[in-house]
Amino acid sequence: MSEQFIRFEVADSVGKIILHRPNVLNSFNRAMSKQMHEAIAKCASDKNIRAVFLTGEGRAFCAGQDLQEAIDPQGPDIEKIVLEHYNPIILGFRNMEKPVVCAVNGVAAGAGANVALACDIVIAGASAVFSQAFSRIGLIPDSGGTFILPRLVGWGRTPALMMLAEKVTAEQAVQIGMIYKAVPDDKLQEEGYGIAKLLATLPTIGLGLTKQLLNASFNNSLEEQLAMEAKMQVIAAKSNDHLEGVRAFLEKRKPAFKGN
Ligand code: T3D
Repeated sequence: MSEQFIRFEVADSVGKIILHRPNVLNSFNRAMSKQMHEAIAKCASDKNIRAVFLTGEGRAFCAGQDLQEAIDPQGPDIEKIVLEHYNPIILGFRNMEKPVVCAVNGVAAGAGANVALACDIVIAGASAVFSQAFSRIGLIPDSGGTFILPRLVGWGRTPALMMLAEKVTAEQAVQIGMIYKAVPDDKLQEEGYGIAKLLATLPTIGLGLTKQLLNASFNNSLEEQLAMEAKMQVIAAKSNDHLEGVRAFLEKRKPAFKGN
């Protein structure tokens, strides 16, 4: 059996994905990205999975592309790497109609930073740092960075972060709106998994529709977005979880959402 660079398990209706090449700071080689695609596909298609939790093994979250592989003449060419390794990961997370929580447990550099930022809720350990490291090695930011980062932190900050490739601490990342929350390192896994576990008990259809609306939001006019909200609200209103939410409210009890 080939080596497993992604550890994947399902518990509490959460699909847990752990990047697992700690000796090279969980940088992605081809095998690891393929295993990541498989884990994402499983999370998207399995109805028993209602939220996803992503983190890294060891002292780093992910140092981006495995640079040994990138310069190996026998290895995949750079276009293949971008198109076949990273783009499906970013699209997989953004298009998945379930919430994805990322717990950044150390440095997140290059594509590693942008994979994290493609998740819905990103929290980081206090010692984590984010770096758009691409410019340091003469590359351009990929993995959706030029799309997602300006939407998170605005036009004023993005060029500096990308061109200077400075390290942004977890606390700074919160201050500039890049991530949701910074927590003590020793609480990161518990907090991150706790958020994913909580999301897995909420109305999954409604959360998926909310995500679709947010994906579309920056590209739509107000009129288009209002029309899309109306359409999506009809779908949400037909879900069993909506009925359960209203019944629970009227009966003054806690709702038991089933994700359908
Ligand atoms: O083809 C393409 O490249 C297209 C795709 C591009 C997407 C990208 O992601 S481009 C950006 C690639 N990533 C980087 O440029 C980051 C490279 N890494 C670093 O700058 C530093 O390692 C960190 C700032 C992330 C962490 O520094 P530090 O001092 O904490 O750790 P270290 O000593 O540099 O790394 C520890 C080990 O991991 C070390 O190996 P060793 O000496 O113990 O045998 C180092 O070589 C290895 N490592 C770290 N990052 C990578 C890596 N090995 C392969 N690829 C890496 N990206």
